Amino acid sequence: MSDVRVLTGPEVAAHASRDDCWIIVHGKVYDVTEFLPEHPGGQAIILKYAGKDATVAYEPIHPPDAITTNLRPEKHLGVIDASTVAKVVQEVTEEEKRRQKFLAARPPLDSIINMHDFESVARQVITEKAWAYYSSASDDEITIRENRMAYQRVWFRPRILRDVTVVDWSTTILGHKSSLPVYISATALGKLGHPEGELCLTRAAANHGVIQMIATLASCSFDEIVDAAKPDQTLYLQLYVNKDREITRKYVQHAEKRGVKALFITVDAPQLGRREKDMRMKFVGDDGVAKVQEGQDGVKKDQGVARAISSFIDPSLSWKDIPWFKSITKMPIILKGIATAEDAILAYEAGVQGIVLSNHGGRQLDTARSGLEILVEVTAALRARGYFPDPKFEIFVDGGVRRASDVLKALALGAKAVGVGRPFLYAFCSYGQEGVEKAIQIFRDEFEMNMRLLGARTIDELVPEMVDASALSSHIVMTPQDNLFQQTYQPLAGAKFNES
Ligand code: PPY
Repeated sequence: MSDVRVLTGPEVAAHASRDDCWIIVHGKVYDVTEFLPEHPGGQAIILKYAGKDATVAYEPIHPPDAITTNLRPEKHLGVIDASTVAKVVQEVTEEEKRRQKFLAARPPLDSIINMHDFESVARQVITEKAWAYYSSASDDEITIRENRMAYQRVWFRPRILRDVTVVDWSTTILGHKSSLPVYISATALGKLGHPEGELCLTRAAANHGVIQMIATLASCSFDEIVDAAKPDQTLYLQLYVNKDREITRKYVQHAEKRGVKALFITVDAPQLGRREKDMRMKFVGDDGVAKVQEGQDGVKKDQGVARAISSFIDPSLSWKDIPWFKSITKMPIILKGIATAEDAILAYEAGVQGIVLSNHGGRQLDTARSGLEILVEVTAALRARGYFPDPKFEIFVDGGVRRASDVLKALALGAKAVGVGRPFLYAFCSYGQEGVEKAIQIFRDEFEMNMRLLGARTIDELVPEMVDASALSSHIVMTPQDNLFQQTYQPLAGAKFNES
């Protein structure tokens, strides 16, 4: 049995250079010298903590097992004697004081009545950096706004006198029971917004029979999330495909072994979109100056949280890889990020079990169309080839969903279920697990009312005749202003002048 080496603060502090760099994370000491050039987030951020405790910076971005997975065991030097380390006194900035004030004065959860409310609370109670990362979308943010508008170009054609005493909005998604025709879509870096991160989603989903899609870039580790789930709880996995396919193979097979029920491969992010709100939140060095660093991939490391950690994603991913995925897993495969009928047909012919019509929450190609609009084109094209409807090929939509009425429109037009990302994220940023439970409850209330008013007693009774989507692909029609959305939507702002 080997004794664990106990190191002192001064010993660690002696290794504080680019050529000899130790850091402390969660009470353990690591030699990261050789890892510096490989760090997806760039070297500067690690060097800022060279010889010191990096836990505060590490925690919100990385799952706890990130070090064990990426750093060879001989680089794990030992544990730190906490009494020998000067406490890191975090300067409480004006921004942090403001945030704490808002956090303490949050509206009571009872007063939250719709998804927009969570967003407006989250905007005040999370850090500026977290808000910038979560809320940002690409370029001019046309698509993120269009995602909302598209739902408002579809109008209902309700049926009456159908005895709607009992209405049931439960369904199955890829053969698994779901209490809502909604699943929790993957969103990354949950701990930026709440100390418990994605576990808030898992626990709430467990209590309400809702399915969660785990993000590859969740802040909680995959195993922590699965461990927090109930034994019979359905979890799916969102996958960013690594340039090192061995890493991806192990990850997927581990997920399958741990009981994950479906693999959603993200196919719309060979490179990450330029999210300008996020980019304006630069990584800043000790001197207060943003460090611009070019990674091996040519992506500048000052370009916001997301771009800084995206270099592992494989842009060479292609249709030719689909058979390989099928060879490494028996989980159903769903391609997340299909944006045209042409690719929907290719996906069907490639033998995958489903597609998500999505523009990645408006975060990838700006002015890409909304999932809802794509849905109409896709179902028509698949139907023309005899590929739709097919119970073995499910179509999902995500982006911009804030109301059960949005979901009902997508379902009427042929979607099996709808992915909801940011609203659940904002719910836990604002109120933790309870917030997510409340969001689910709000969806339930809205489903009940809207299904009654629409004259649909079950999900099967939602048919295309219940909606008028004739204006959907016209991008110039007038719709009433969506006031709640407009209030929480933060307009893009130009470059900032130096203060002082
Ligand atoms: C996104 O931000 O849209 C993501 O999908 C997650 C992410 C986060 C950081 C790097 C790459 C992708």
